[in-house]
Amino acid sequence: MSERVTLLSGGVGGAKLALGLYTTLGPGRLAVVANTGDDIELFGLHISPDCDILTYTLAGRVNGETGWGIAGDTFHALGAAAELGGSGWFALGDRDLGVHLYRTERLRAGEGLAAVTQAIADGMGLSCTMLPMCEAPVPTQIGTDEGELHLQEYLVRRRCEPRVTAVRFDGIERATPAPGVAEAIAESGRIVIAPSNPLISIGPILAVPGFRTLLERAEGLRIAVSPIVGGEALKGPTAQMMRQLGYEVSPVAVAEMFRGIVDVFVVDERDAAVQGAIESLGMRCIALPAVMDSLASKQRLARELCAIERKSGR
Ligand code: FO1
Repeated sequence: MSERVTLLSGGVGGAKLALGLYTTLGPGRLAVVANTGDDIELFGLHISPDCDILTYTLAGRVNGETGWGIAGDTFHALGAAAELGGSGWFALGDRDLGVHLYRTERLRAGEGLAAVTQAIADGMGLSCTMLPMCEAPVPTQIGTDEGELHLQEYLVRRRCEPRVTAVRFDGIERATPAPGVAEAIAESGRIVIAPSNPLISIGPILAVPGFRTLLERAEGLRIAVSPIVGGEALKGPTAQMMRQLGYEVSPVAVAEMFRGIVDVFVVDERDAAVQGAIESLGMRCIALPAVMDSLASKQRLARELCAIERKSGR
């Protein structure tokens, strides 16, 4: 397999496919473009959860039980802050905090988020390109029946309890794709959209002005993997959010969001019945075993995605 692959991804769900691709493709062939709408500033530190989840996962350092944070981390610093009345709702481990200190110091010194994100991936021994979608802060704001909340407040502090009425990427109109993103997409034989939440993980990436155009102009085969399997989400609050925002919880609704920028939409074998509906949207639809519950199944899906044949130039 000689071609390069770019993966557009959110956190925990997308990291599974990132690991499958990384361990299948070998060194230097994978570029990951991570959502940064989840980024948040806490204790004056720039926290970039999806970049970190992807980096820790590929480096074999992620907490396997939660899918985020560092395996075996301790929480002394957060505990000390909480004893003083500081906020402790976002579980920042001691080693994880070290990464946020390092990132924040370099950002304050004037470096860009892309360079610092790559430096962290390199420092953890990765041989892949790790990019944020953009460098400008674009915090995802969730409109709810209790008012607007930062995505992490909605997800972690409020455990997805408020009813979602809207999703907004604050400041997105001023953002541009991060340095390196256009090159990664243009140089890739395949561009894969991970089975991440289409509203809050892939949505922000596609909302960066100019990003859709990069995909429209890409010469590589553009593949998306459905995050919805058997009428339910593979992970997290995707199904609940889609329902509350008036979407049908179906791979077809996700495929509709990717119309014009995807050549092949991959559904799980058990959703083969929706193939016709998805093909009527102007994309090919392939059914594969798409649930990744072991390293072997992640690598199998990665191999299958890399083996999808091009048709009529794509
Ligand atoms: N998710 C939680 O559910 N609770 C937490 O306390 C939490 C802390 C946390 C710290 C660092 C980090 O990189 C991620 C963390 N996450 C936590 C995960 C994160 O909020 C989301 O899963 C992602 O933003 C979605 O991709």
